[in-house]
This record gives sequence, structure tokens and C-alpha cells, in this order.
Amino acid sequence: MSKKYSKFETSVIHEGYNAKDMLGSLTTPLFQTSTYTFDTAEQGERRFAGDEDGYIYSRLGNPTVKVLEERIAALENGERGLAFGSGMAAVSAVLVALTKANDHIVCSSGLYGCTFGLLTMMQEKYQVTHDFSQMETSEELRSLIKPETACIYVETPINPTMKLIDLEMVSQVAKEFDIPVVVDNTFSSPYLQRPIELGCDVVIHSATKYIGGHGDVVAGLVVGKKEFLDSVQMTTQKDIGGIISPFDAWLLLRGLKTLPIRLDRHCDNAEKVFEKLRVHPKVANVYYPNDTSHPDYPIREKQMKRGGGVISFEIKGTKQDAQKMLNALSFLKIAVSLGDAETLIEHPATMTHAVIPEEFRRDMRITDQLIRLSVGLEAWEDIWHDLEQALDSI
Ligand code: LCS
Repeated sequence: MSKKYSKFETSVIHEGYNAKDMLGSLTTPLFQTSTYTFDTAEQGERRFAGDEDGYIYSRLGNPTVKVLEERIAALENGERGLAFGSGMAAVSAVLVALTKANDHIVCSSGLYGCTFGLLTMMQEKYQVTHDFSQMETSEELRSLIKPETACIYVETPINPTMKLIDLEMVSQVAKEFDIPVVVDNTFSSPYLQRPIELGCDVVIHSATKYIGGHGDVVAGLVVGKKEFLDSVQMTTQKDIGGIISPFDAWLLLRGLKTLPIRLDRHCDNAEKVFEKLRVHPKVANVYYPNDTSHPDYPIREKQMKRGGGVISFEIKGTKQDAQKMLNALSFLKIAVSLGDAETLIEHPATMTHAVIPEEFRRDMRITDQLIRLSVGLEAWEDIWHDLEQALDSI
């Protein structure tokens, strides 16, 4: 799509919406409708035949959802956006669209638990196999690509270990083989990282996280080339049907307006909490993309504006100690999800990544001692005091 505004902070508020088209309404109206009326039977025929523009039925398109799709496309610098009812609806629509039986996917050696579950199901039901790649060198990545490889699927930062993958390197290798790179950009949002600008082809978000930002929506977004997303819309979106509700699209448009402001605060708070965690005697390791001593730091500098709001850390102790620490928190919330105003803390091995068999979890370095912290928007001192007293209780 052609972008109207060059600055991200202006695009998050204005892109894709013209108040003049909507009776001057400042905010995008909520078209809470399932269907649209035709003036005549012939008009209905023309709309279904694609001979006339206009809405038909909300699974096929909705004006509120359309504004969201145009806005996210502009923010990711892609040609077209599509909205879904969850991040997993988006991931599955893209992966099913890109593959056929007996194809192969190369993925990053760490994935959100349900994405791992989807790949396992695709392997069992449709013989779509996959290999995990460390993606640390182009040679290793190249060595895993087969004639039947349909795409490369990458999370960066990886949930929950916060390992980073060099997207420019991955997209260069993919171009040699003419295969698309799909990036799950959930942990960064387009404010911190824009994979399409680095040569990648498709971007996916669990919009449930930073894009919504308020813990009240489950949704997914996809951005990519118009030709590919047109085909997703007409196949895996239309016929599998994981669409977003107009109200949830409206909430995401509201959340997006403050994305840069919220994320800067998430990052400020996370940087402070990271400095405290790294020197706490009960903490063995801390994983945060803005750690200047981490080997991945040059990748952070190259492709992410800042380190983000998620920190993972390993405590010194056992699984029971990790659980004891969570139970000792006073106001920080034990909950999965991330990117909300509230600080959320969880135990990946028994929660978000529990579906991954233990041997794979070990390869992904998801230990029983690992805790994931989504640093919220509260005063960082309050966040730290609660964490500190909980760590001291171990
Ligand atoms: N991709 C990533 C990287 C995710 O973290 C999640 C959800 C999804 C996709 C799926 O999105 P959803 O369908 O939930 O909107 N991650 C979660 C997490 O880490 N805690 O709870 C959900």
C-alpha cells in the first residue's frame, strides 16, 4: 500500500483512516454487523462475481477491520495486511497457505508452544516436516534447506529465551533458494523491528500482546505482499474462517495509537529491572536483548530499535523454588501473555511451553528454573521491590 505518513508516531494514529469518509467521526466507527444489504439481486450477483466493489459479509470484509489492516500494513511497510481472531489463527492461516502435503519448513530453534503444536500436527496429518535451525550462520541454515522446503519460519526474539536471529542473514539465504521468510514479530511490534524492511516476506503478530496492549483482546495480524495475502484471504482466511470481530479490531486501533509511547516505557522499565536482576544473588542468568555483554547484542543493534519489554531469567534453585518465588509476589500478576500495562510473570516450562516435549524444551534452553517477565507500565521501582522481596523469599 502507499503510505501517507512517513513518521511511525503519526502513522499509528492516522494511517488507513479518513474521517471525511465517515461523517467526520474522529475515531474509526465500529461496524458491528455480520452482513451487508444489496439494493438489488443483480447487485448481489455483481458483488459475488467481483464485478463491483462493496461489502458482502463480515467474514469476507468489514470497514472497521479494513482500517486496522491498512494501518498495520503501513506500520510494517508491507503491501497488505490481514486481521485474524488470534495470533494462532494468523500463524495457521499463513503456514497452511504456504505448504502442501510432504513439504518442509525450516524454523528457528525456539517457538511459542502452540506454534510448535501446530507444526507437530501438520507433520502428523499432512507429512509437512520441519527442522529446527540455530540460524547462527548462513552455512548451517543453508544446509537444512531441501528441494521441498516451502518457507523459513522465524521468531526473534524467541519466546521465552529472548535469543535473537539475524533477519538480514536469513532473508539473504532464503533469496538464494527463492523461498519466503515468515517472521513472528510479536515480541517487538513494528515500533521496534520491521522484518519486511530487512528483506523478509511475511510478518505475523499475536496482536493480543503489545499491539492491543491492554489485556482485553485476543487477535492476530499478518502483513506481506498483496498477491500472497489476497490468496490467504480467499483460501485459509475465508474458508477456515479465523476472522477478527469488528469490536476487537476497534480495540486494536485504539491500542495502536499509544504503541510507541507504551513501548518506550516498557523498554525504560525493562532496562532498569534488567540491571537489578543481573546482580541479584538468587539469579543465575538473565536474558534480555539489550544486554550489551550478550553475543546477540550486535543483532539487537542492527535490527531492533530497543530491547523490548520482556526479560527471562533463571533462578538459582529448583522448579519448586521458581514456583515459590511466583507465589511470594505481592502485586505482580502470575499470568501468561505479555505486553500489557500490568507486569505479568510466568513459568514457561509448566505454562506457555508445557506442550513441548521435555527433550525439545531442553534443546530450546527452557529449564525448570526459567521465569519470563513481561515488564509492565507501573513505576519500575515498585516492580523491582516486588520482584526483589519474592526472590529473597527463595
Ligand atoms: N506467537 C507468539 C510469539 C506468541 O507469544 C503467541 C502467544 C502467539 C504467537 C499466539 O498468539 P495468540 O493466539 O495467543 O494471540 N503467546 C502467549 C504467551 O507467551 N503467553 O500466552 C500466550
